[in-house]
Amino acid sequence: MKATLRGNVRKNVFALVALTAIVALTIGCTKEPPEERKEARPNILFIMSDDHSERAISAYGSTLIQTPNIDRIANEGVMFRESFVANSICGPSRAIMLTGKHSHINGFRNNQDRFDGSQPSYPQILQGAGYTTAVVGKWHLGSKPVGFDYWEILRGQGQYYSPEFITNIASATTTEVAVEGETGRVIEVELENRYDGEYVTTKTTDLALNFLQNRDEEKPFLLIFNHKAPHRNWMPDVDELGVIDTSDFEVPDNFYDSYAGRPGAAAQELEINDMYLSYDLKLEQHEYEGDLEDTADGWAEYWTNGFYGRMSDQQKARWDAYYTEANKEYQRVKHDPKALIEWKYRRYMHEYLGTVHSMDRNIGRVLDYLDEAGLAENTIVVYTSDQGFYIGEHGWFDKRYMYEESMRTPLVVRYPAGMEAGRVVEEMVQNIDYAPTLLDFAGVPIPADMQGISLKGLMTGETRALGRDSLYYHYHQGIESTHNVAKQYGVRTSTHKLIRFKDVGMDHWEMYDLQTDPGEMKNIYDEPAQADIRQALHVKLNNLRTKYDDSSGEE
Ligand code: SGN
Ligand code: CA
Repeated sequence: MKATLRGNVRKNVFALVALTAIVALTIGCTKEPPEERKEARPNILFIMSDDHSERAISAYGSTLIQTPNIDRIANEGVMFRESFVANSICGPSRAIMLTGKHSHINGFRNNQDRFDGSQPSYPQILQGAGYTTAVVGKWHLGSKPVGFDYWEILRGQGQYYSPEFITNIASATTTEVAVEGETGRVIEVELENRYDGEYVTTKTTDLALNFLQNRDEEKPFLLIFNHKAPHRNWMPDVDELGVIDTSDFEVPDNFYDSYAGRPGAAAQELEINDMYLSYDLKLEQHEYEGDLEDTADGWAEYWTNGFYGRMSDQQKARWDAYYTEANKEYQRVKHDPKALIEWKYRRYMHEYLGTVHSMDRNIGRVLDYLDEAGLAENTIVVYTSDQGFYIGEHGWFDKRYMYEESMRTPLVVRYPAGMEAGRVVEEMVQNIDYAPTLLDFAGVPIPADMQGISLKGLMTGETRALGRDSLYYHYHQGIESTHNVAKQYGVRTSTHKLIRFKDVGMDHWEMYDLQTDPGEMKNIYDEPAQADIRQALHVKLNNLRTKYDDSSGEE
């Protein structure tokens, strides 16, 4: 529960929080490394989006959208073509990146968990080594950021319009919000900024630029710049409605998937047909009323007071002007199931790619600033996503599965002072590797218990291989949570994948040959001709479970 505090309590709490912020800043200054190392240390700008498929980035060959600014990072630096996550869901993926450890070790397995910020993380280690550390935008880890001099993060999932951020450093726009526990007692006071009439991607970028412009120039910085986009419910910036013309988009080859022979794939609720007509597909109640039953109760009210209701009158006018016209097509297709589902796909792509378009443009603003400020040369710029996403493959949206589109995640890195432009890495890498890599570049020792491997050598060209022939994956959240995707774990090599789906009422194996079947449409687990490969994959999986110390998921 939230309430606004008044009077003295407010002043005292304000003073306390301000003091805490100053203490935090001071702690960041304590352990300075020697002068010569300080000189060489790169700045780090870590840009992460939420749910961005590689198929929506032109550097990765997208035929759907141009992303010139993300492409710039790739072209001026290194592009990882085989980049994966270890658990394809938001909070867990972020916890993996911060700690360099799989979910069962860092303790954050599901979005409902609370991240234990007292454990070592790379920002905390960099802060201790003399970096100024900051995070702006999406956080979604339940607990507050630890190891950051400045943070300003979205509440929960965050909102596209009039977003609310909470922060550790008050400004003129800050109000205090009391958080009450179950008994109604105030257990915490949060500093909140609500940016009425603003668009989340632009605002998050403003916060990033503000941090860069006002930072302590004597110290190197780590800035984690996390976008909400292109997360559901995909609300484009009103300035960019219609910018992506999806009218001639064809559905992906495996859009009409029957999931035959793949019970793991069949048991889900993330088909484009499962989307809400209002919240996801932007039809107003009067446009769909009486046609279909698949928009849940309460969405009409949520439209008015929720996502649409958060826009300014001016924004609403621009929104209405676009959708009133565009939604007419729905009336033409609604009685033809095939035309209707393909309309839904094209509408989904308009929304999703619209949010990507704005994000790419805003990333350009920050890259331009690095140029203007003379920071580009000595700043490592990373672009990645918390995981991949389905944009119509198998007829889906969302993620969670170990199948390619959601296990993959984009990864491009630029560092002019430390690596050549235009390198493409084909070696498989994983998000457990990010923390050790960034520490390595900063010249800080990598804790021995981090499970990832530094990718620095692959980026500088000093090494060609990591000596790792397979990746481990474990999705813990389970069939009983949103979208009904079963718990699963498995192994991926450069040619094959073995997955065990083990959840309530389900225990079966799937195996894919990624060379002959990149769309993972044919489960070859039971084929006699595959016995040797199957056996070899089982051995690899067992070895990985031992190596990473994971015995969970059998129960
Ligand atoms: C919300 C979304 C889901 C999404 C999860 C997790 N529903 O619950 O579609 O899978 O977040 O996403 S919504 O109605 O709230 O949009 S994650 O990126 O945070 O893991
Ligand atoms: Ca996500």
